[in-house]
Amino acid sequence: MENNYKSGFMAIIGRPNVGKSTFMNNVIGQKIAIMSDKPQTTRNKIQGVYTQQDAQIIFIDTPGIHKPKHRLGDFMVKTAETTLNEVDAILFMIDAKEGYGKGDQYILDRLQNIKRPVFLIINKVDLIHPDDLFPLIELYRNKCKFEEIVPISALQGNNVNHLLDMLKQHLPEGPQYYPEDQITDHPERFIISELIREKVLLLTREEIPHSIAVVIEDIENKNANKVFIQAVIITERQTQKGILIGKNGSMLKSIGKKARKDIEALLGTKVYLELWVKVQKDWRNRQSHLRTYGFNS
Ligand code: GDP
Ligand code: K
Ligand code: MG
Repeated sequence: MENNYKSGFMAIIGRPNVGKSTFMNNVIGQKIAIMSDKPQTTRNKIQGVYTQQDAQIIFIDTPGIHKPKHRLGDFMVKTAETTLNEVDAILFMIDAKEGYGKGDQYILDRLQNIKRPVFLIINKVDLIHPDDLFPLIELYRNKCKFEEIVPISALQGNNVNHLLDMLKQHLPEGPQYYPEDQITDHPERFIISELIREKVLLLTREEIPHSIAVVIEDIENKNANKVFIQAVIITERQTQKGILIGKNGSMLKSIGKKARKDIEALLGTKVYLELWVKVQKDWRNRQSHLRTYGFNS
């Protein structure tokens, strides 16, 4: 029997905040990777499955490649590099407005050792004048041999369909790995914890984000239209716990309210969300804890 179905895995890499998660969410059409304006929002690799009649692309939104500062950072970089050697193609995304920077060069250096086709995706073209695009393309063309260079706006959707068509042409023949209604391979539990973490990033100051983890302790279906979720936000310091709880619990309330909305949309039911804050010193440097919190590849 002839099999013309095409499929493959593609990694999205790029320094923090270039728009990797926004792109994937746009493509998959549903919010599965959390987004924020803070770097290192995405820690685990998240797969988004884009399915068409004749093709399937599984996108892997990798944690931003950057120089590690502590063991969690080290873990993130390792995950990203392992991923790169296993995929069918790499989408290296840059921010058109930010242009070329040290962080991009760091990634370009790493790409030298990886024998995979690389597409350069110039994102956020909605933020620049068209005249500024050409010099940027020229600059990158001289730095690496790209399969294609494609300008897009992940936020507005410009040129995204064109990019997808192009990527489809580069897919090898292969099976449909996931059923068409499956958009991610991550358990709901993980997505829920990420949605909560996203609200923490959104609502708290800069000292908080890099040092928290969210653990879902319990999910219970109370009945057909209500789910009870118990989650703990883990912080490193007592002072952070204070910030997270806020005056009379106001901060935790706001985090919970926003997170609940998103979780209800995800699950399609009413949600009762119970949030706690716990201090666990130095959790980022303790390997065993990393495993508990799901940071294993
Ligand atoms: P990541 O760290 O690479 O995953 O970046 P995110 O997807 O979290 O996006 C970082 C920020 O850039 C968010 O505030 C996005 O709304 C914004 N962003 C992403 N793509 C675009 C785009 O095409 N145009 C504009 N103007 N903003 C974008
Ligand atoms: K981000
Ligand atoms: Mg991201």
